Amino acid sequence: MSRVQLSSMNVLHRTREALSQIVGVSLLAGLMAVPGIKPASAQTNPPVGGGAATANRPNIVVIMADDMGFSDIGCYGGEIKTPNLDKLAQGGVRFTQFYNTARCCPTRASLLTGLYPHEAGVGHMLNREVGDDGKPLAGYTEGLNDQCVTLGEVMRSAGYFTAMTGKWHVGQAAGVVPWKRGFDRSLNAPAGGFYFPEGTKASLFLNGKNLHQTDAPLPKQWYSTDLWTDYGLKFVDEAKQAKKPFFLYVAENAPHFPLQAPAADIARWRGKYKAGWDKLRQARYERQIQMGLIDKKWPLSPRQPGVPAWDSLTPQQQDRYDNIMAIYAAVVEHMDTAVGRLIDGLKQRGELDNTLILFLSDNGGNAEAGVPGRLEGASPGGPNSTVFVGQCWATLNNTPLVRYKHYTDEGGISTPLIAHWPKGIAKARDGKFEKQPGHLIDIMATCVDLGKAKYPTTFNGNTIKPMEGVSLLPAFNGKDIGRKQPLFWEHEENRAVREGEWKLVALRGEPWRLYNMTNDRSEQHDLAAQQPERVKALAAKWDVYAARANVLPLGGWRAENGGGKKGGKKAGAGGANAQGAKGKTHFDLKKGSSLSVDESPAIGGRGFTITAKFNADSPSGVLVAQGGVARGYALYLKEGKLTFFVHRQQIKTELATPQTVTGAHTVVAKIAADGTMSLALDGQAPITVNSPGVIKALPKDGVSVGFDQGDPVGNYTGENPFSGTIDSLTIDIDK
Ligand SMILES: [Ca+2]
Ligand SMILES: [Ca+2]
Repeated sequence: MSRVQLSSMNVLHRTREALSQIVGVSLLAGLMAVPGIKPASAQTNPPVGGGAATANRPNIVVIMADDMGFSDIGCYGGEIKTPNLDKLAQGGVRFTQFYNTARCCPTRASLLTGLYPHEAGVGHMLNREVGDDGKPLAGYTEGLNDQCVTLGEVMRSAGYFTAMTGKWHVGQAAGVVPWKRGFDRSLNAPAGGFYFPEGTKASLFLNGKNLHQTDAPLPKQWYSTDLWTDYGLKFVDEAKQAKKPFFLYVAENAPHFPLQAPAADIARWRGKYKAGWDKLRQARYERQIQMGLIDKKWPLSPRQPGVPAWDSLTPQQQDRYDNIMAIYAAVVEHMDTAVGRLIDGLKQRGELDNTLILFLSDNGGNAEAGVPGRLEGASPGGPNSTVFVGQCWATLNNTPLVRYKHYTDEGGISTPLIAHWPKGIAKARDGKFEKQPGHLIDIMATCVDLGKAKYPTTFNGNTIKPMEGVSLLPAFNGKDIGRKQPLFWEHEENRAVREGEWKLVALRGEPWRLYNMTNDRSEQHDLAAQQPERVKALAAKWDVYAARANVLPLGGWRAENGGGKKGGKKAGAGGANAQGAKGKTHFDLKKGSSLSVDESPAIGGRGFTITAKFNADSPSGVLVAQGGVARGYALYLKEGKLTFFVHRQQIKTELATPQTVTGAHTVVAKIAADGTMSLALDGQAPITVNSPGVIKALPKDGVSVGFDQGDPVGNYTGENPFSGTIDSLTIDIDK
């Protein structure tokens, strides 16, 4: 069996059937290996402390959206109608500087454990990575490790009834499942990726039993967002029968791609986004200032590189983009409606006043699928259609902040946090903003505080790492939370540290930038050159964190199999001995082709020539790519320029046409054995650049045509799909 890569694109679009099979098989194997396994509720709770429920301990409900940006909901400046969340904000407190960890799996790991994600074993996605010595890297494993406890485990030990619904995504394929990690009740999807039962990835587990799409007791038709609320309330009823306070975690998969919603929801939004991202960003920004969420001295970040001006688009392009964002808005609005039903359900049961509800998102708006986004399927937004909001709208999603999911700039890690608890938050705080920075790690500390739980030092015989956060309870009422340590981030070598009003942040392979968050939340004025001592001091703290928290080796494991870093002598993708397609020097490919490493051109140490005939209808998109973040090449359009990019570990060379390239062309891109790169359009004389040689070893991602599979090679995010036609594409390796 080849490696199960849970990195977003691979799962959702290349291996979706394979994944659901693997998840099912491995789970079944796990169940069969433990005869007579019972639902979690029938297991005994390890005695960790706490005790019987008492009347003064509140219930806690954590609701987390998936891939929703900082400013999408109304009470954070969005134009999407979210009356229920807005009402929650009016009766509670909104945090202006709450942080997640920039990606689905690490955020869930951090939220559930109160640790930084690498400490819980989930520093990236759910792959078991190994170091140079072939030994597993503690920070990069296939699921939550045994040196952490989950909110479910801690709150159950304190006498709470624990339940979760929604997207789990912290290691189900490896046997890390809600019913074994502290949840008395669960209705969960292993990793999301669907909204309707018709979805090929639709897979649900009720208290550990795989229900497939519509097995009883599920209804015959459902929409995932509604199921999470319906089952959440069922579990609340069970908690009441058990006369226990409850901890409920609702892990929405909305609005993660593939964006899907009932047609009537989409129809309500169609046409409303023809105002375009430029005007809508400005409108969100002005509302944010007016409501007091942001400071007017923070500039609105400029349109991000690669994003075209709305007015430069044709009416057809504008209509397509409107369709995409209408679907996204429908998904968010439907989630708000479902949250409203949950709140009403708590009220009807007499539980709302003494329930702390927290609402947040797991990462910033998502630019995967690049500038065009994606709008595919017979009925976009329906079951089994593929819709990605894309980079342009992600910039709107994160107004006024920069960058996106994956990045540790503010647009990647900032989320709304609404805290609502009538009995515990003073009435005078209703509708107020709380400006102290908070982080996912604080939610464990808050739950321990409110639940009078004991955070354990050992659990099931394992030593447990100390929790990293501080209780947010004082902040709910406007008091200092007394944080002693800076906040830290690392994801895909993007990194950051925040201490007080200062933030140091860097992109992969780039130097630190320094920002003052009081004056410049939108990160427009880098002060690193002016304050080298502060940079040095904060960077040193980050280094200590990285060394103690399983972050290191920094991205080394993401390098290439040629150096043996993938550890693998495994067959297929990622194998240290992978050589590419043996003896084959000519490759005839078409748009959509995606070859495994073993099927790909063996370019290690050799020159090669790409010839492509294409018709471009958009200023960006990948014609062909082979490789990932450390090594490889890509031929793509960027801001209309045709670009040939070659990456040899730290050395990157880019050769781009001076002119904008649109319409039908033939291109020959070539790298010679001496490193000379050339690019010739339509048989004209080539432009050339000298570079330091060919790519020395086979890159870790195979060739893909019309997009970049796996990690991106070039200067773009995500798969960066090419939206025009590619009539032919050949690769010839030098003899
Ligand atoms: Ca996410
Ligand atoms: Ca790639």
